[in-house]
Amino acid sequence: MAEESGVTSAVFSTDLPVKRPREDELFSENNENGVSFSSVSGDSEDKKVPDCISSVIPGWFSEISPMWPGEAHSLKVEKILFQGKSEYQNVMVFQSLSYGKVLVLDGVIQLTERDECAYQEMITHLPLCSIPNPKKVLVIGGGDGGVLREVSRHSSVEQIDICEIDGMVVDVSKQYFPDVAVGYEDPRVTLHIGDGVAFLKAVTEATYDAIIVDSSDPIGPAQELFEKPFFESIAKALRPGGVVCTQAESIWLHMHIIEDIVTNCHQIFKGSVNYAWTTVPTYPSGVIGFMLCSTEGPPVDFKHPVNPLDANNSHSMVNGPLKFYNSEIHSAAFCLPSFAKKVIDSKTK
Ligand code: SPD
Repeated sequence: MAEESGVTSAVFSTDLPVKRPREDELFSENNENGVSFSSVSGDSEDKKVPDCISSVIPGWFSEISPMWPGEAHSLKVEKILFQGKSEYQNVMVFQSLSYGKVLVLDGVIQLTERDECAYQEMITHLPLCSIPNPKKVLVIGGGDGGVLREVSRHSSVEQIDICEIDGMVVDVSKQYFPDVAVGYEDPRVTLHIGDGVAFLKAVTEATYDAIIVDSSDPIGPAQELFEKPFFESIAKALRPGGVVCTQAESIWLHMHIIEDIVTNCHQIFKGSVNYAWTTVPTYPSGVIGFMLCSTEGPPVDFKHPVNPLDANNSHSMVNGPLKFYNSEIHSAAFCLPSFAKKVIDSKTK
């Protein structure tokens, strides 16, 4: 994958898809990445180092947003592969040094090749492994196709609808992230380009067994996906005992947003309401959470998965096994640090 785009790869002790360069390659004058080099005086070995190594800004992407004031995670850029402006947002893809290709919307990282598995597998399998035999699944957002790829692992699923607002995200993902967008190849998938809020309003009551909301942050096109009327539409579109899993931000940065989501969900969903989280190194604060709720009906105990994935993966569009999700991490994802548990419990009891 990395070799395709002319990026130096080297041995690194992980089976994750993107490999770090060894130090000798990073400092090689014959580096293939087009990065310029200069001598650093005072370096005892007079090593050549890239010009940008001592500065955080030139040659680096820094993720700056009012949603995480006072901090900005940075990744070293090897090459900008795509830059465009859709009707809704700025879209960028770059090749990073250490996380593979990166998809950025309005300056915010949506996925990297190296750690996307942690997010896509958890947001998908936490809900789908919590109910027996899910058949009809709706994905709102998720235009990169990674959630579709994960839903496609479930052999019980007969119908997968996806409503993504921005066709450019779909096209760019198919071009630059084929291992993620592979989910679109599943014949059970129907893609709707449009507004998820309007789509859900038009859905017949009790249609879906599971709805997954793979949104960006609540500034920009995804804002309404965090508001109460949207959750009410989700509840209507789910069958009794159906489940929803929505992207629900970081316990370190966004407790105020999480409090509002939990409060709304507690009022709307008469089954269970739970918050789970996972680690994603390239998301702000390194973690991200999920709101998991069920409608009134057959009870759902999200903490104890009842629907393990097929051992033989026969219905998967991806080659190879899960990289992150397993039954143990499923249950562990609902264990919260005390500060977050206190706030969330206070809104659900
Ligand atoms: N802060 C960024 C959160 C992005 C969540 N959605 C990512 C989409 C990946 N399918």
